[in-house]
This record gives sequence, structure tokens and C-alpha cells, in this order.
Amino acid sequence: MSKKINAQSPEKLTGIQLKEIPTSAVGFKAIKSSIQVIASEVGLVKGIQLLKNINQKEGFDCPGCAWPDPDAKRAFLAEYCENGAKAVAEEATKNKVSPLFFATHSVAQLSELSDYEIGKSGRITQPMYLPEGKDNYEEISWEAAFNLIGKELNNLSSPDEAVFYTSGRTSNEAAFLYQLFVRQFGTNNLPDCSNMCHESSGAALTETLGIGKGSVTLDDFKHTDLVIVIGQNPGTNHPRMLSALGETKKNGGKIITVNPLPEVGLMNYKDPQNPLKWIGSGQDLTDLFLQVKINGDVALLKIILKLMKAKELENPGSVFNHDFIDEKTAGLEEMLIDLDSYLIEELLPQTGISLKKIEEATALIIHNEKIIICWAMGLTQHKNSVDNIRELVNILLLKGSIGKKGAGTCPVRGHSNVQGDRTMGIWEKMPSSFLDKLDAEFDFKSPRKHGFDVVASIEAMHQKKIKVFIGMGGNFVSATPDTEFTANAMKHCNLTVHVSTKLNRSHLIHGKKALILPCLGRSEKDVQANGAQFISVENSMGIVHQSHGHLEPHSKKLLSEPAIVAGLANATLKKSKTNWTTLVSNYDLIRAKIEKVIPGFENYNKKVRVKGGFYLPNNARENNFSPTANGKANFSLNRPSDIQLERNQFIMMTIRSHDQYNTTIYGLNDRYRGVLNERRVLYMNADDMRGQNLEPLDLVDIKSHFNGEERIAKGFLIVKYDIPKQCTATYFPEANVLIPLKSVAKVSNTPASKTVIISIVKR
Ligand SMILES: Nc1nc2c(c(=O)[nH]1)N[C@H]1C(S)=C(S)[C@@H](COP(=O)(O)OP(=O)(O)OC[C@H]3O[C@@H](n4cnc5c(=O)[nH]c(N)nc54)[C@H](O)[C@@H]3O)O[C@H]1N2
Ligand SMILES: Nc1nc2c(c(=O)[nH]1)N[C@H]1C(S)=C(S)[C@@H](COP(=O)(O)OP(=O)(O)OC[C@H]3O[C@@H](n4cnc5c(=O)[nH]c(N)nc54)[C@H](O)[C@@H]3O)O[C@H]1N2
Ligand SMILES: [Mo]
Repeated sequence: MSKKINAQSPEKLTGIQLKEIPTSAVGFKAIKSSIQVIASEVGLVKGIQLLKNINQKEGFDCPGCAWPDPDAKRAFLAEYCENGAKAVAEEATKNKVSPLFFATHSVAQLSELSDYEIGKSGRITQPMYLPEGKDNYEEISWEAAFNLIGKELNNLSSPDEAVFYTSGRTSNEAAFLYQLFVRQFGTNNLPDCSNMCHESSGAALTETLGIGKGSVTLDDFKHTDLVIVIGQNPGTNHPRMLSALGETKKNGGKIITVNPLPEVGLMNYKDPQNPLKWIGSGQDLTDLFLQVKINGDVALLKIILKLMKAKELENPGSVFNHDFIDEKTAGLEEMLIDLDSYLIEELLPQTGISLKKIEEATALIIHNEKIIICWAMGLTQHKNSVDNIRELVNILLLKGSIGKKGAGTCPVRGHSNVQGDRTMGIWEKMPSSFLDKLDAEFDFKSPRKHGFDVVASIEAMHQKKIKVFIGMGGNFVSATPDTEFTANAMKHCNLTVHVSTKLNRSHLIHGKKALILPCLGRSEKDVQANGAQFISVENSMGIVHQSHGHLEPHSKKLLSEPAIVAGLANATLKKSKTNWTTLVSNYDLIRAKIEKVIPGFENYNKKVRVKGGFYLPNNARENNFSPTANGKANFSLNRPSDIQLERNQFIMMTIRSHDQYNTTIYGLNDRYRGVLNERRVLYMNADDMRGQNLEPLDLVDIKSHFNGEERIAKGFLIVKYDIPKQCTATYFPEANVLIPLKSVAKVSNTPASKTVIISIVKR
């Protein structure tokens, strides 16, 4: 057996079946699919108990996504969805990864499995250690593991030689303690999954509106005239959002969808809460579908802005909300002048959409007052992604469509607590207002030098400037770009540590020494010295609420994330004035500290116990833009895509299938796109296929091109699909090997994983 360790899922086809694309999302098939998954992973009895507790007021927060729960009604079945059920089944699985499993499977052998197979091996039951030069992980005690980490950290010549990653499932309590530990240790190297996710939204919204979060609440969807869903696939990634869009339609609102793909969930859905509606034709959601080319959004939005301007000049006051603009905004003149430097004829080919359709969209924007714009990764993962989002803000500001009922910004977050983690201080460049209060409360001096984000961390590891990597959740090697480069970077570390629930590829791509620290999942009981604890999280709309685990933990040897942070801190920080053991004995004590440091958490322990939780302050929601640099909401000047394709080149976006949660592969089907039992596919337009002499299901290799460099991913099947010309799609993480580390968004440094320039090599 070779000792080569694979950094990627091996090239292995699984037997593709093509099916007709369904005309409607959710409905009975979704319920059936979730019950099947629950039954096989968890068992039916325990599974039903689990489903009853997801997103209920005394239950646990669904680890599936960050979409909020309704403030009032919570019926059984009502607030769980197919993919939420899969997320929970994945955590509550019967399968366990025991010391015997590690003894009989070397790291190299495990790396020959696909990501799907690795994930299915189950929950990790006790701390595991891979000593230098060994092939297999071995059991280790918690104490020995903490001491080993403490020793390694204290041996560094500077605290900046360690990085501390966070994925977005970590609770507020754990995240707050974690960043406190890292800053007391002496570094701001706190990269997080948000760096690869909504960082561009945060950057664009902070600059233009003075808050990096969205402004709308769930209730706004009932009162809005028009929702624009752009660069987002809620049918798969935020299925409960479809109910909110259903409410919009019920109340007479309209929906515009902007996407290179006609995603089924956005076209039509069948309400899971209403079995009578499972049969029949379902509810149409999208009124106007704009099938934009990948990264053609700024061009499209600029045409809309130009058409709005022309109408306003024709009939002043008929389009722009002058009262709002005069009172609240700055930069209108410059923005309007800048628009003149673009010609519609030049912008149009970038969009791939007919002018007539864009005029229809503009008419809907002009004739409606209350507009909500929702977006996700289709806008945030491009070189000009910050421009994308600022351009959306320009439209809302012209209409005065923010800070009032039924209107505003809705960046739809991914991980269930990614927004909360940021609020808690997980960021490589937290402002000094936060750091000053942290220092005062805990009597220490936190570093002020900005730390490394995800991309900078990988570069620093590669340059051997980083010796220790610690990951609080997540799957760093598979989620980040440039898989082979990143894997080599990880191997340069002396020690890599992962706090995890389940086995993943990052455990196999290790430094000289490696540790896996297994933690409780959200569905499990968390008992500390002072009894049973709950945690709290913040959803996509800034509501902080509690989450209680109900299941018996998978193993007696699991620790909670806060307890693991306390263990790390006690073993590492010899001079800390913080009593870490006391803080984790009762999470109320952690929340009392959060209250002292972070605005909006006054009476945290009391408010979090109120059913449904509480809203954090949000200046944009309150029509107040004073936190921006000039105290106004800012119009901005944005640039369309500058991607130039050469002959035989295509743009590729890396997207999620219906059967995965990021790097966790639930199954091999993408039911809503009609592709079953295969993930190694490349979606392509029929004309482009002809141009390349390709037939459906031809086997190809994909080459990416960046600054004269080439990267290759082998063994993908061509699937003919309704996608604009010159655009292609593959799944993340299989295609991450093609994404150059240096291909990032301006300002936010987010990997441009939706604009990869490729060519296709037929086998
Ligand atoms: N079941 C499930 N739920 C999840 C996740 C999961 O993996 N599985 N992941 C969670 C996380 S962390 C996140 S961030 C979210 C992600 O949620 P999404 O952002 O919905 O996820 P993606 O699959 O990346 O989908 C991007 C969508 O944008 C479109 N798109 C791509 N490029 C462009 C473009 O240039 N312009 C426009 N207008 N559209 C474009 C794609 O066609 C696709 O529909 O979901 C969260 N929820
Ligand atoms: N090409 C491409 N790359 C992308 C994206 C893309 O669209 N295209 N999307 C990006 C986005 S939006 C994101 S958010 C990142 C995601 O990046 P990550 O958050 O790093 O990745 P996940 O796959 O969500 O992490 C899954 C692992 O988390 C662990 N885990 C699960 N639950 C818990 C828990 O409760 N506690 C702890 N400690 N661990 C837990 C499990 O061990 C599991 O294997 O990927 C990014 N990468
Ligand atoms: Mo994300």
C-alpha cells in the first residue's frame, strides 16, 4: 500500500443517472427524502424525536442554515426542511469512528476514500493523536492533548506563528471564549469561513450603510411589493426561505430571480406544511426570470440604473425618492455621472439577457416602493463581488427602499451561526472599540496588529511562517481554494488540530503531528459543573436565541466547544487573569461577560430566555446611517466584470448540489437538477458542447487558467443543461483544486470560486 495521502476525493465515477428535472420543489418528495435519510442514519424512533425538536422554542437550532424561524407560529413539520433534516441526521448518525477504526485504517488508506465515504464513517468518539512519523491516529487523553497543544504554542517564537480558524456552527458562547483565548495568547490570526462566504457583503454594506449585516426581518417579506433574489439557490440551501417567498406572493408581491440557472426551488414550490398542496401544480414563485451570465450582474444592474435615470429625467420625481436621497444619502451626483460612461450596447452582451426583459425588470422596480433584495454566494465569490453588492445598494437608495417595512437588504447567511461568530469577535481585524472593551473587562492588552484571513493564512503556512493550525470546526483543506497548494501548506505546520464532530479530509492532511478533538453537536445534551447548559446563536436577521440539545451524547468522552476552549486556555496561558474553569461551569457566566463587551447584549441572560429570542440593534433597519465614515448612506461607483475569455475558454462556477452541506456530502443526487448518483459532472450549454465536439456524458478533464498558470481536475462527465453560453458549473469541493489562491475579490479577499476560467480537454 502506498503512503501517498490524497488531498482530494479520488477520481472515481459512481454511475450517473439522468432524470427529468422536476417542475416543483419541496412537496412530498422532500418529506420522503428526509424520512429516508433519518431512518437510515439515525433510526426512525430517535429520528422522529429529533425532528420534533428542530427549531422549536425549547429545541435546538437547526444546524442547516441561518434562515430565521417565524416569530410566532411553530408547528410540527412546519419549521424543518429536507436539508435541515439531513443536517441533523448527519450529526445524530448511529455510526461511530472508534479507536479501533483508526487502528485498522491508516491515514493514507482513509485518504483513498471519497469525501462522501469519509463523512459516512461517523462521529468521532474520543481525542485522537497522530504522532510524528506514524501512519495511524492513536487514542490520547484530553489532558495530554491540551498539554501537547499548550507546549507547542508556548514554544513558538511569536504568537503570530499560530492560526485559529473558525467555521460558522460554533455557538456565541464558544466563539466568544475562543477569540478571548486567542487574543490573550497574543494574536489576531482568526480566519473564519466567512472570509470565503459573505465577507464581500460585510465590506460593501459597512461602507455604504454603516452595518455589515442585512436590514430586513422575516415579517418584511409579508409587506413587500417586490423581492429580487439574485445569486442564490434557496430551494436547496435555504429551503425555509421558500415559505417566506410564498407569503410575499400570497400578499400580492412580485418576485424577480436573477441566476444563470433556472433553479427549480425558485420557480415553483409545494408547501411542506400543507399536505393538501403536495399534489397539484404547486405555487409559482418567480414572476420574471433573468438568466444572467456568470458575473454579468454589475452590467445588468448598471443597465437598470441607466433606464431608471432616463425615466427620472423624462419625468422628475417619478422614479427617485428625493426626500430620502436628500436627507439620508451622499454621492448621488457622482454615481449618475459615472453611469454616463457606460453604454447599454456595451453592457448588454455581458448579461446575456434581452433588453426587453431588463426593461420589464426596471418597470417592476420603478413601479414598486417596497423592495427587498436577497443574495448569497452567486454575488459574493467574484473578483468584483463588493461592486456587485454596492450596486444593489445603489438601486435601493434611489428608491428610498431601506429602513422601512417591507424593504431593505437581505444577504442570506450560510452557516447557522456565522453571523453570531462575527458579532462575538471572530475576525482578524476587529475594530479597536471592541478590543478596548475586551481588554478592560478581562484586564489584559489584546494585540492591535491585524491577523491573517483564510487566504493570507494559507500563504503564510506555505511560507513556513505558521507552525500551528487550530480549527474550531469546519474542513479547512477541502473548503479553501487551490486544494493541492493548501494541502502542502498544511503539511508545513508542526501541529494541526481540529475540533470536530465528524471525520473529514482535513484530519488526513496534517502537520508533523496532528490532533482531533471531538466535540458535542448541537442536538446533544451539554452538562457542565453547574448542570445542563444551553447555547445561543444569531440568525441571518440578527435575532439571538437559545438552542438546547436533547439527545444523549455519542460518547462520554466528548467535550463541549466552550469546555475545549477552557482546556486549551488552561494549558497554554500561564498568566491569564480569567478563570476559565469557572466560566464554563455555567454558560450564564460567559453570557454575562459578553454583555459587558458587546453592544446590544444588555440583560443577555434574561432576554435570551424569552421565547423566540431578541433582535440586536440594526442602524440600517432604523433608517439611521450615522455609523458610515460620513454619516450618510453612500452611493458608490462600481465596475463590471473585466474577465476576458480566450477562444475555447469558459467561466465555471462551483456550486452546491441538493445533497451536500458544504464539504459534507449527504448523498450523490442532485434531484432538482435531474442528476443522480454522480458528483463529477460539468454542466454545459448545448451550443458550447457542439462548439467543442462534446456529447452528453463525454468524459473530460478540466483545466483552469490564471496568470499563465494551469491547474487540472480529472474525470468529469458533461451534462447538457439550461445555462448561458460560455458558462459552466461544477460542484464544490471537487473543483476547488482549480481555484487559484490568488484569484480573490478586491477589498474582501474572498476566493473567486464562482468565476474560474477553464478549458475542457476531452479524454
Ligand atoms: N443544504 C445546504 N444548505 C446550505 C449549504 C449547503 O451546502 N447545503 N451551505 C450553507 C452556506 S455556508 C452558504 S454560504 C449558503 C450558500 O447558498 P447559495 O449561495 O445559494 O449556494 P451556491 O450553491 O453557492 O449557489 C449559488 C447560486 O448562485 C448562482 N450564481 C452563481 N454565479 C452567479 C452569478 O455570477 N450571478 C448570479 N446572479 N448568480 C450566480 C448559482 O447558479 C446558484 O444558484 O447555503 C447554506 N445552506
Ligand atoms: N469552490 C467553492 N469553495 C467554497 C464555497 C463555494 O461556494 N465554492 N463556499 C465557501 C463557503 S460559503 C463556506 S461557508 C466554506 C465552508 O467551510 P467550512 O465551514 O470549513 O466547511 P464545512 O464543510 O461546513 O465543515 C464541515 C465540518 O465541520 C465539522 N462540524 C460540523 N458540526 C460541527 C460542530 O457543531 N462543531 C464542530 N467543532 N465541528 C463541527 C465536521 O467535522 C464537518 O466535517 O466553504 C467555502 N468554500
Ligand atoms: Mo457559507
